[in-house]
Amino acid sequence: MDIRYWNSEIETIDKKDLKNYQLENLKETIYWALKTPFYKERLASVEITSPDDIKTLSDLKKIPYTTKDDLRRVYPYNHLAVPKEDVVRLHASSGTTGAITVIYHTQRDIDRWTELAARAVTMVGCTNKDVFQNMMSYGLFTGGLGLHYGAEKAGLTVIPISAGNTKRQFKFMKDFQTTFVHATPSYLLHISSIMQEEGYKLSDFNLKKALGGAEPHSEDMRKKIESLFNIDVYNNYGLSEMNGPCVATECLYKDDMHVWEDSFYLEIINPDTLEEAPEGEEGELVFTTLRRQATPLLRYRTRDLSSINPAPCKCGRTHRRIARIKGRSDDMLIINGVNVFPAQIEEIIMKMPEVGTNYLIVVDKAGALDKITVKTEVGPNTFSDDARDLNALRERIKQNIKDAVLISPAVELHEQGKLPVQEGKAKRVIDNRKT
Ligand code: DLL
Repeated sequence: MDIRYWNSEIETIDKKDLKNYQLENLKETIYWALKTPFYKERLASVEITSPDDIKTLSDLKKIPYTTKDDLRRVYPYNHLAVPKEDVVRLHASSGTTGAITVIYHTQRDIDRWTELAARAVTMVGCTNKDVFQNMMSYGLFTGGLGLHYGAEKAGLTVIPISAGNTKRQFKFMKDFQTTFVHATPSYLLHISSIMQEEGYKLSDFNLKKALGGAEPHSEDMRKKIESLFNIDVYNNYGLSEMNGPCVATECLYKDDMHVWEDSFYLEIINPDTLEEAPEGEEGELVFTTLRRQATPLLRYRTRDLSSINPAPCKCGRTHRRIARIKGRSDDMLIINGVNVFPAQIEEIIMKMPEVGTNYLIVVDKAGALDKITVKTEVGPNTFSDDARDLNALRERIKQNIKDAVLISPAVELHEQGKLPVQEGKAKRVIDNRKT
């Protein structure tokens, strides 16, 4: 018999019960937050000194936003709500681009995160019959461990292979007849292009589906991966400040991602005015943890841009959905005054069948002006020696980008496999103006 993990009481909770549940848990969150030096002071500034000062969910709106900079300032312990001996794990940002930020977890926090990941893998149709190859890095990054325990809880056979070592990934996929993988979309595209080189055919594998996340990717990129492997790919969103993966995941209908609203209170704001955006409009996601002890976070500004889809979902889950992440408000490029998100460029080039699986955007200064170069790989069949064909393709890419985003980039074509590849999150933009 197939065993599925399914928490129907909470996943199909009605709106009114959800609101009551959220209020109860928000009060508990305030209780834990008041134990931290950081929030004790901040909440006092808006006259919240006890959980009883929260009477309705809208009282949350009195509380100032929490930002990444706040988390840098409270490092290492000013936001810790429990005695150190109650902490069982921490995850931290790598600190390569700034000060380190850290999120602590008690055993209860880990159990609750595990529950969300178990719901997510079940939501995409996995059961105890699935063999799960977790290709996300294990370590301080949350992608590996975050899915690991949830998949075990849902009864899957977990292969904790981590990221990288593509040859070994293929061997395991074949020998253990892996049915389900978790990886960054860019890594899946990368391995698809070297599968043949390694002498494998799709029929060697038993792959059925993948969970892709940790980086922005377009609908066309999803479709490309699905057709290259002949599988279903589901989008999974999260951030280490809200545990990690499985804050929001697509169900079998692949029509936006359900946010687990029992665990995260969701708001969308206009990042310029900081006012709440009307439901359905695009804005920045803001989350409040509702079920976390060690590191409660109130109104955390993610910088991620999306919109809420409040329509009921055919799957029956009542938790509202958010659209695919468009990008981050801080990764918007301004090219000679025109605003462009890297994701918009990706969407255009991934629609073109001649274009391969990897790309890179480079921005430089040319005198007073900004110069943008889009480097893309081209599929093996397209990369011929005929310079006229390549010139025509270059021009078409340039024109398609110009039509859609009103900037005119230089376009460089590269042979498949020649652009740099990361094992984890892809680096899509090099902005030399900043260096
Ligand atoms: O990337 C957690 C994660 C791991 C999510 C595995 C999904 C799968 P961070 O390293 O803190 O955590 O990076 C979080 O990555 O704010 C988004 O900008 C981006 N991101 C994550 N998932 C998606 C997604 C993990 N599905 C940051 N689509 C977030 C677009 C995503 N962007």
